[in-house]
Amino acid sequence: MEKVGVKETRELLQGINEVGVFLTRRLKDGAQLEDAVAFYEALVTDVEFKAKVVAAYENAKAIPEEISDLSVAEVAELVVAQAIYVPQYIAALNGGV
Ligand SMILES: [Ca+2]
Ligand SMILES: [Ca+2]
Repeated sequence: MEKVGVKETRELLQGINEVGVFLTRRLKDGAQLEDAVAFYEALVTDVEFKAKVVAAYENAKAIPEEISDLSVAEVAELVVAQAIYVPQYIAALNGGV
């Protein structure tokens, strides 16, 4: 029987991807101090970005239980949640800052 969903796992996945896309866009020309500043600024000024980063680690302790309770439908949900970031990574690699 299903006991728990994948809310926390999905949020962690999203948070990692949000940061991942950001870093991909910033660091493809190498790491500079301004990249750290830009990350800080994004956390301060971009409410949506910050909310996703905060959600990623809030209640993260529930993730092991969610993982041990994964159903096929939940795995599919997580795969879809990951897949939607692929175009963003590609855009981050190809686009300007
Ligand atoms: Ca479950
Ligand atoms: Ca969470």
